[in-house]
Amino acid sequence: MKSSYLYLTCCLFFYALAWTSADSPKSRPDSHAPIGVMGDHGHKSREVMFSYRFMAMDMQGLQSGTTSLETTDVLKGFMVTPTQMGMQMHGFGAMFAPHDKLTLMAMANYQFLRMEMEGAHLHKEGDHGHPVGHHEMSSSGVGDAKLEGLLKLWKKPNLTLLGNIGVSLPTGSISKNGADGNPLPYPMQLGSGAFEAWPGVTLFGYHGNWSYGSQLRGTFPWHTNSQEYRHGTAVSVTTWGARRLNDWLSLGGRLFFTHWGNITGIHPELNPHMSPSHRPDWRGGQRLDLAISSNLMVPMGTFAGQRLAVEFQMPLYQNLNGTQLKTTWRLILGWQYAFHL
Ligand SMILES: [Cu+2]
Repeated sequence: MKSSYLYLTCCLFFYALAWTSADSPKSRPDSHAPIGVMGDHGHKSREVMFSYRFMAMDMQGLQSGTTSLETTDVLKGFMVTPTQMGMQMHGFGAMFAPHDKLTLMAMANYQFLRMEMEGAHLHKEGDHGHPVGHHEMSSSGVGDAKLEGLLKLWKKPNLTLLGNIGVSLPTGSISKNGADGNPLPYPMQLGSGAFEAWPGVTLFGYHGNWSYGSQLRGTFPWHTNSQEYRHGTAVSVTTWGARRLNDWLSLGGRLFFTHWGNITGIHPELNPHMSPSHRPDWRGGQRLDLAISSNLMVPMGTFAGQRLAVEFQMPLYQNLNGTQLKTTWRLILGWQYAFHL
């Protein structure tokens, strides 16, 4: 409840600040942030934008805190352990600006998740109620949808401050089962199972052929989900810089730091002694990522307004609560198309 009051207060604060000044960014390839940043830009009145994002992510190897662990050591305490996880996501977005100061955004996605696991053979004979040796699990489906209002809070010719007022809807399943009929572990579920507040502030500026920006965002689950657990609060901050090379191409880089909490509560059918991925208290962590990115924009002609973008992210530092898989890389490809109604 506390977090929803906080969220309402933030909303009112942003609305109060919203009515200050006018106008819009020039069209250049780096007038959008690196593609991994969501809710980085508003649109002019009656502008519409459609977007598609493909994201791939890989996690490999186990780590506790900042220390790498061997699979065999983790299996001394658990019957199975994940060794690798992959995710692919197709994201679809639409933006519409009813006013120069307000842009509305909706996002939906479809995910494919896959986890490889190693089982221990060290337990007593005959007790094979679970898979042993190497095996795999997968799940796929719609993830959590997001709605967002972007408010132009403050605007100077080369600097814009946006307020991000977002909410995440529990459209992703949290009752995915494996081939054996047992519930899949927490990271293999497709959503959080709860409504979440998703507020933020974004600063975006230009200086000659350079552009820069920064975004602070939080994710605050409102309630415990139907499987009796609740995702932890997450906070992230990112800062980017980009260089416009010409009318249609820019190169950029950014750093981003994310802190996310453990799960509270516990799924009644996930035995925490089974696998590290079944431990609700081993879900949180902190990570600092470096990303390199490029934006391409068609400035004129038949395809004017179309954009392609790519971003590659790799962690520089990660500190995980308990034993978890390490993130090794993430890749995002995006297409965006904006036009005037
Ligand atoms: Cu847009």
